Amino acid sequence: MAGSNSQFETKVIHAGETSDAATGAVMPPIVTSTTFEWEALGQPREHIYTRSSNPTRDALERCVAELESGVRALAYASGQAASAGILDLLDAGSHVIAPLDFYGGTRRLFDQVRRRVGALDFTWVDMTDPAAVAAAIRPKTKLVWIETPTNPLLKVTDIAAIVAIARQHKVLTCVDNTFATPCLQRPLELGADIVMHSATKYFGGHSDVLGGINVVADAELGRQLHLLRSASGGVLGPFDSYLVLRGIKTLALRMERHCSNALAIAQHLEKHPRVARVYYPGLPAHPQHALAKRQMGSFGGIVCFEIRGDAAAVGGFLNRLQVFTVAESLGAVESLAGQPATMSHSSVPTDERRKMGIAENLIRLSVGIEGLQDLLADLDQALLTP
Ligand code: P1T
Repeated sequence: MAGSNSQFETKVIHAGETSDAATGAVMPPIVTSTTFEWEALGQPREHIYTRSSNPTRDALERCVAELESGVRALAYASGQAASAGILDLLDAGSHVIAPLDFYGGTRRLFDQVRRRVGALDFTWVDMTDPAAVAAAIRPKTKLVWIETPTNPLLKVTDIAAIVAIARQHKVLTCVDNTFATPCLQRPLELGADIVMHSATKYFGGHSDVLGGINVVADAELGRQLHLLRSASGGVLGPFDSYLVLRGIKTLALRMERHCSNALAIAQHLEKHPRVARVYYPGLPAHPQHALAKRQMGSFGGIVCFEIRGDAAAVGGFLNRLQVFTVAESLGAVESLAGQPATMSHSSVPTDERRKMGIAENLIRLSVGIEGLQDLLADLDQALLTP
């Protein structure tokens, strides 16, 4: 068992006591059964129906709850389903403060779905400025949604400062912790109410499973989220729960390499003549570098940069890459590259995207765990460095 004082590297292996007590199997069985026999009428066992709970999903949830220092985790079919589950907590007419720059799919869910059918209202705020968050709070504000570092511009938000403001107004805070993972940052320890993850990224870690997870510090909030998830049904299946749990075993080891490779790449790009600007919280030039150093154990595996030139320069660079794969998503063992304007953030209308600060010449790298020299050489040849 991993005690609460264990090192994170130990916790990722042992958290949640996921081995099977009945057989001694070190990894939990994948329980595919959708339904569970009752002892007698009126006497269900621990599990009743897999939409409500399932032993394999429970094992994953116990593990992630412990990694995030929460009391309960709930796993969903995708990161988007997890985010939708949080919005389901809110009554019609509620107001949500969300970041100006964050994952385009979350923004689409908020702006194009929940504003319409859920009758929620949203204000986009630059969360690097806590005073701007305070100024945006209204009587109907019920939730502040934080994403830090943000996707794609890697802005860093002071979680404790925003939590302090939200608490004064009895407003919930949720942190999308996908980019940092609990390996680098644990928002519940800083007072946040909910941590949300796209488990598709670093948790799964191998680009082979889609999933989402919410973690809470309060049992009653966990009960409400569980009820809403059971009612709407967007749960993570047992096979996928197993894959995410398996991925987590190597999370600490992978993050170490993601972070060291990304820092070296950011430093290399910063000096590159074809690069106009680099975004990486680990660089002293990053506007929130001091905050990132304080709040995060390390700076993560995502590096963004603006290439000098127009759309043709972006296309030329991406098409020349050989080790990096041009694809959506992030957080897996292989290095990926993409253009947020036409990929991860294509669902955000062009003028809104520009307001977010996402230029057409912005390139996002999800730095994998390959050998650093191969990655640097690939970037150099694609940037046409002689
Ligand atoms: O793809 P899904 O598992 O539904 O997760 C959505 C999501 C939520 N939060 C963040 C910070 C994310 O980056 C994502 C998914 N992002 C991509 C697919 C992408 O290419 O940026």
